[in-house]
Amino acid sequence: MKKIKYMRLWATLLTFCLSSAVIAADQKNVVDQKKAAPQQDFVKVNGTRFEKSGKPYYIAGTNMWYASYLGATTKVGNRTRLAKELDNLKALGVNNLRVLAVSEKSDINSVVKPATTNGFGNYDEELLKGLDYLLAELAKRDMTVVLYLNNYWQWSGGMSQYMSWVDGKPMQDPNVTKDWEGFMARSASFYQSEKAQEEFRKTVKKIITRVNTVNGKAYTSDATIMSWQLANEPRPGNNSTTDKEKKIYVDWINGITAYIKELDPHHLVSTGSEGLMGSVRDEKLFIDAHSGKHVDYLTYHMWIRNWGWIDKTNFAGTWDAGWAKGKEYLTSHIAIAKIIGKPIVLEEFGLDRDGGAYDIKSATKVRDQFYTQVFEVLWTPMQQGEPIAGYNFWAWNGSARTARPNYWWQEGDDLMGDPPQEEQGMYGIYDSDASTIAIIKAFNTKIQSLNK
Ligand code: IFL
Repeated sequence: MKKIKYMRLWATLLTFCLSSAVIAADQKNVVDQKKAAPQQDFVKVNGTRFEKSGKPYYIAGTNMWYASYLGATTKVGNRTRLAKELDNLKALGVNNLRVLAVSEKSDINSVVKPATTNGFGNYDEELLKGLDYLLAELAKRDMTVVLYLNNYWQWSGGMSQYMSWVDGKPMQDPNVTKDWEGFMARSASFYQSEKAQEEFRKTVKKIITRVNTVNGKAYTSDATIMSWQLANEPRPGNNSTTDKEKKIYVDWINGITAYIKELDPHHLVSTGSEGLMGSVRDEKLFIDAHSGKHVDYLTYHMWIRNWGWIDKTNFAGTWDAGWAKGKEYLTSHIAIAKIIGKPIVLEEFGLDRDGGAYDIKSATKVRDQFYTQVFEVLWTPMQQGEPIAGYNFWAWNGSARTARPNYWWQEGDDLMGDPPQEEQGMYGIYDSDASTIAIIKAFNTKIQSLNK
């Protein structure tokens, strides 16, 4: 009897010592990571501007949601292409990419395949290594990245797919059902689902606390990452969003941004919001969503054709009125950022090729005019030190090409800036779009003159 008691005592003591050692090692790890962080290199907020290494840091960026996919060594990856695209972008003066960090597996047609997450807790390590590789390649080129951790829209699975995993109901493809209101309500139910939130936090932790398999850096101490972004275009709900749903949305932003800062106090955190058009046109809601202490800067997107302000089949007849709205949208958000006292980034905008064509050989006269005018509107306040801290155009198609006569993506096709929920070639800029590229390059040169 006595012997058994002693054995138990020893076992308890041993367990205690071992778990204390594990906790101590864990704490040491966190302390080491914090110590290891070369803090001066992180993009930081100073008032209404970004700074990096003690200098102003204006974003001259693009969207390349698929960049981490190209870093994978599996079939979907293409490291040679990735290097070429990054070199081309660097030569264009691009210093920042906005990239999708995780995707969720879904069977509907409009979703990218494969996915990084194949069900709760079931990650594709090879795709995650693609993200590691991308970060290492960006670091070599002194570029930074905004990584978004979810998607309100269907093309990467996103919030809607989370909900399908929670309740087992199949995901609906709004491209097929045409029920965008229903789809948006479903995506927004994600904020209220305890199970979805628990699983989302696990994924957030998995990514943020990752150690890069290519360069050995803890993500938390990697200054290549400019910002963790909650999602691509999170909205509070559909066009009938209630006050209660607005509050749930703001509470969600405050809760999840606090959680991210707990895991990683050095990196900036942003929402990925479109601005007023993604906030049921409610200015107070947009302000509330970006006023929390863990939201470091504001984001907004401008989609002049998606929102029906101009008609792609009648650019000439709808341009003046449409552009007036677009211009107002661009400037009014800078004024809101001033009220909140944080920087703002125009992190998406784009326009169709002439006549709404998808063909790579079709003209881009109106798009070029649009890019020129957007850049003109941004440049004046930028020079005057207003809170506009940069831009990311949507999106970089680079050397990708589609051979599909109907322009719809299928698994195995080249990945490009136009995601699988849209026709390939709709908004993305190809490496052969010389006139648009020249306009981007000229503006980036101006922006870089501020980063001194
Ligand atoms: O492809 C779309 C993407 O989902 C987004 N905003 C608009 C893009 C073009 O329609 O985030």
